[in-house]
Amino acid sequence: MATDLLKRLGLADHPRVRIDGAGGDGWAVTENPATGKALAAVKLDDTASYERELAGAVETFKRFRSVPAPVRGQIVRAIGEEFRTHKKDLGELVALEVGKIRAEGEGEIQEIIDIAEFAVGLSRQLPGQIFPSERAKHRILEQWLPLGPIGVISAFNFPAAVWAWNAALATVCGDVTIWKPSLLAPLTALACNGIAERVSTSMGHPGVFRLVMGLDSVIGERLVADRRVPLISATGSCRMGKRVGQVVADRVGRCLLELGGNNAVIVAEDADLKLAVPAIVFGAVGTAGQRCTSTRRLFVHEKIADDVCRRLVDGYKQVMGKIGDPLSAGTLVGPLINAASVEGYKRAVDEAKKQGGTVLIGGEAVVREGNYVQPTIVRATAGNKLPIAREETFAPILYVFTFKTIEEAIELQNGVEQGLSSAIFTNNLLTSEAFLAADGSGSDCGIANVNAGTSGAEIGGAFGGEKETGGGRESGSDSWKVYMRRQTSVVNYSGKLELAQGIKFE
Ligand code: UN1
Repeated sequence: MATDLLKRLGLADHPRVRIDGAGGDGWAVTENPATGKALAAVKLDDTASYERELAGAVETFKRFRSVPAPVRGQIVRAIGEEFRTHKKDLGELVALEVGKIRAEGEGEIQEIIDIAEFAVGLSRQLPGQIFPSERAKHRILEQWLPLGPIGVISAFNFPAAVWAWNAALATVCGDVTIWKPSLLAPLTALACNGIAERVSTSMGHPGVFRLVMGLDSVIGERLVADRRVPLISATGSCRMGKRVGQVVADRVGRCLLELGGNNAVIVAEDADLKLAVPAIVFGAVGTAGQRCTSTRRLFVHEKIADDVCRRLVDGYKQVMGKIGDPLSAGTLVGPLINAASVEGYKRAVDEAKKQGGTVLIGGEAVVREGNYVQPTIVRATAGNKLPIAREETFAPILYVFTFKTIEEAIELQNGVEQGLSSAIFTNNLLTSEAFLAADGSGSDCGIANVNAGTSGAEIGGAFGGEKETGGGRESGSDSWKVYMRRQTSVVNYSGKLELAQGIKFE
């Protein structure tokens, strides 16, 4: 079945792929997390092939920046169409390689189609501004120019969409994309980059979409330190992002960091639990808790805490019977990405118990082939203290706390190092406004939702977070600006030279 899929996607006889999974020097083996078995082996880059890609990217950029933006938009439009055609197969490949259920695998490809549409519209905008000059018959203009070859470092959990958020915008902005994907999902990268590059080449623009695959120590470090790459957009752990940030700062480059989250939902006393409970279950259990936006902490008003916990446990009981092969109909929870993640899950559950937490449901690895664990709810009992909840464990563990006042709930939710996504469930205007307060005293996260969960952001808004999440913004709104450079111009049409600030220099 996997071989047929790889054939349909042109990966079976790809020069960089061995479908017998035979590894060896310079090859990485990619596994199916549902079985732990090899899917294929993929050829890695070495320093010589890296050099060729980078030199090629610099040359391509010099040509590509002169292609008018609306024409660049047409390339992205055609790429989006191609992803539409292959949505089912690509969704299945994502499911096979990283263990997402089929619906979520296809959802990820839908994000590519959505950002392509957004980028096409943007290709006829990229708006600059005009400001009044203090001098007569002068004009101040601001325009946005292509930036250069950009580096995109992506994580296993969104092995396709996050590249596309960057690549679609970078392309309409006139940049060339150099993608370093996670070695846990190289087939998805080969397939997606291959589609984009094929379409672009068929429209007369080869080399706009480039891939460099390899170990962080060989390829990652080189890309991040490379002065030919003015922007590094990196998604992954806070540890990885801090390293990227330091190296890029050292060469005074530009970074877009989208790092870890430790996302919370607040359930106010008046919340509509028919909305809140399923949103929490999806946020905590979806993608087996491996989204940056997964719900990891829950703050419930003390008066309704027992009721909410009961309802959540009921919801989780239904989910427990639906853990299994991500590609089987009816599965809701697939495996974790690898055995190390299962160990991380076990460590966190053990730690939570030691710290006085009560496991309400779950708490065990699932004994079967593959990297499966039970979705787990831990309730903090000893005075709301549960230090393990400050850490982002990439697994379906939800920690539950209680609060008395909305101010206390906001303080608790803000009291961690990460600041990606947050949500409140309430029908009370004053409560939701406290959460979104215009003076910044509400949620300190990049995303703050009302009556909608922490995960599953649409591409139209800017995506990213504060504090150790890194401060970067991707996809919608004005995130495109990071892929361009700004130029301010004074144009004098007075026929006389007049200095600013009234200076006379005669
Ligand atoms: C991520 O986990 O890095 O908002 C991205 C969401 C998805 C993207 C998550 N649209 O959950």
